[in-house]
Amino acid sequence: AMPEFLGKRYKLFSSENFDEFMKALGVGAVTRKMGSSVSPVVELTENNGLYTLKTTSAFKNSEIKFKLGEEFDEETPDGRKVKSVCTLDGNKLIQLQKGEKETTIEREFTPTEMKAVMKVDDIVCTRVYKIQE
Ligand code: DKA
Repeated sequence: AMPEFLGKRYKLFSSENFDEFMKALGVGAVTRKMGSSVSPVVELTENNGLYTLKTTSAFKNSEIKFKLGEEFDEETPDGRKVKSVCTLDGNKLIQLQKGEKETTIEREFTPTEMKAVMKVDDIVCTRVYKIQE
């Protein structure tokens, strides 16, 4: 059966340490300010084993497409070029990004919210998104 979180839209509700996270990735002050000011909507869909993760905001729309466990090239919203691989563990999408630094983004989907825990160096950023009706 299809996991029920696929095709649901989750909008940013709270955010901790995002500025520190972006700083550690070398994101400049202007982009950090833009990044901090928006509440993106995140949606994960799947078709024949090809997953699409869409992130939409007034700052930037981004979309990554991947198969689980297969490395792909990604350009991050702030313009870094990284190699990414995503795996799914139950309701948790785990993304490992390798570039100048290694970053992990774990997104846990529930019927009411999605919680993203993003790590780089010793920094942990937590962002909670609420389901959109
Ligand atoms: C999100 O999905 C944010 C994703 C993190 C992007 C890394 C840095 C972006 C700088 C604007 O809510």
